[in-house]
Amino acid sequence: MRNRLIGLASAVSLLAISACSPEAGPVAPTGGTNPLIRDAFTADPAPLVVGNTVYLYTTHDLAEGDVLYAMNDWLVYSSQDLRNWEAHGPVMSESDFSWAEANNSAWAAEAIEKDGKFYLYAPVKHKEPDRGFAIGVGVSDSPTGPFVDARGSALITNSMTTVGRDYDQDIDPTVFIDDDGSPWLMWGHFTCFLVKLKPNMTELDGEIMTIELPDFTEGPWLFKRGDIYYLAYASIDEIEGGNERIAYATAPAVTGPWTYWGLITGETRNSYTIHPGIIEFKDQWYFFYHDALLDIGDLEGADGRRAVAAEYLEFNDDGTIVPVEQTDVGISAPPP
Ligand code: FUB
Repeated sequence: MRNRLIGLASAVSLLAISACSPEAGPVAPTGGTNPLIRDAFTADPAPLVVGNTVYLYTTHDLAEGDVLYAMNDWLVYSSQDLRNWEAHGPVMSESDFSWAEANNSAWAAEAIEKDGKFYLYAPVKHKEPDRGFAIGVGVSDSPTGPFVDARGSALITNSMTTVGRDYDQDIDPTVFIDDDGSPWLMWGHFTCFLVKLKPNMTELDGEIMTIELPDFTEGPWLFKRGDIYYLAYASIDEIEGGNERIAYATAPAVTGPWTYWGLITGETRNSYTIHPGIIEFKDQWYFFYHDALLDIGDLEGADGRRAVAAEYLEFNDDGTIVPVEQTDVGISAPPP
């Protein structure tokens, strides 16, 4: 996020927010057309496959008027066909982290299952003295929560990442378990960080590394297909600027070396940000993202009122990704 956007977000975060809180239960069926989720303004999709169900974790935009962000909790939806979704309501709130400032900081999170438990890695603003975004871990026995603070303290704090930007660089965690069972956490904002986690998922197991990637901005998403490790991320062209697009790189191991391949998709509609979430489900790959085309009641889509969407994701024989076109049809039509 650009500095001026962060400034705006902080300045408005004390506003009382009331709009668009979703009820638990089935949401209006979309048949897979975009936006996929329409009962609330949602962003930063983090899909998780558990058996024959996809749990879709999202951030939750409550901004009104010209407010940029008002995000206080994380939502989850579930579906067995990606066309009919059930809302389970908020799974965790920023105020569940006692060390957090709890002030418009429930930004992009990701969940994973390990040994029958579910872990939610979530960025929130830390209280003094270690001010700045930090990353906490929630734990639950169920993918639909509720998640509770697994540590009672932040896993990653601003003072642990001294390279790059101050204050807002420890955001957008992606968590990945490698074939040997090792969990890895990646995150960052203009600097991409990587660290191994201990098997308990709540402690670091080594030094924090940095990964060099062209135009890395935020929103990393790690996954593996066959022998290839993939890293999708939001990028802004260093020379031309503009809005975020989704780029990707591949590697023979999670630690790299990473080879940059270009864009998966370009700027999204009506939103400065875009954020990837990629899964394979029932032998088909999917690309989740957000745009800002949804209107709910009197509120129109905007940078602070985004909406989660999805498209099919296809790979070439050499493992490179076929560029994704952002559509209204989404996954309602059969895959190409
Ligand atoms: O939703 C708040 C922030 O905007 C996320 O953390 C970024 O990825 C961007 O989508």
